[in-house]
Amino acid sequence: MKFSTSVLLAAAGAQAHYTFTATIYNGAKSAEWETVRLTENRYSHGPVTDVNSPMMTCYELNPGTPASKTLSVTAGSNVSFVVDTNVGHPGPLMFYMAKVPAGQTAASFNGKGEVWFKIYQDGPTGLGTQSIKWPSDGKSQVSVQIPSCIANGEYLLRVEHIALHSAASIGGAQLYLSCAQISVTGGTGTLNTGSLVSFPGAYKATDPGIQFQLYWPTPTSYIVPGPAVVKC
Ligand SMILES: *[C@@H]1O[C@H](CO)[C@@H](O)[C@H](O)[C@H]1NC(C)=O
Ligand SMILES: [Cu+2]
Repeated sequence: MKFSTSVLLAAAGAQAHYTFTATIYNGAKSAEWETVRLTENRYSHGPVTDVNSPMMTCYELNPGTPASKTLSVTAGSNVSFVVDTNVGHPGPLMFYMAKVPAGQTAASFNGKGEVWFKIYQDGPTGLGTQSIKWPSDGKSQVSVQIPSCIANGEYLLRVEHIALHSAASIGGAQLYLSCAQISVTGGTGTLNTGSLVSFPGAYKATDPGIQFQLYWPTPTSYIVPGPAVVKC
């Protein structure tokens, strides 16, 4: 058979872990790892737990191995990521983009350095009660709108979900992420991306949204880590 015993055991142990494997655009679903760079957790679905790890960039299995396709999208439209199998833990969902520097392509760009800006984040409802809810909970696909005012060109689109169920101690937060390669047209080019951040670099292990006690005492606020969301 195709899968080795160790892979099956790893899969069995994966429990509620997850990974972002493919894109959906205008109803068309890519193959797994066709527009999304292959991640180290493709079998285990396990998280990054060290926010200083180089895996924070795109979680690439072998950095320097691009996805075979770059997805063409229109500014202002939505891109979805397929979640294998679903967002199985509570926490915030975010999307970041990095513009590919001149002379490179979405396939060649490694995403390193201060190149990332945040285009979306969500947060919980029910803070201060014992039924805090996260919008991405249980989702098998997650969507983001590409800003209509963005500059045209090639980008890396990075999806990130931070699981907070064991985040009270340092290193307990679980970060799940992938990068898609996209090419944007139709943008007005007026977006001010402000100051850019790096991955790793944007987060500290002690950020209040990373080291976070989700259950008791009942939290009354949550600060999503990283920069503010850019707006058109
Ligand atoms: C498009 O993405 C936004 C998040 O940026 C989301 O709120 C909205 O529901 C999505 N729309 C669709 C049709 O998926
Ligand atoms: Cu898990």
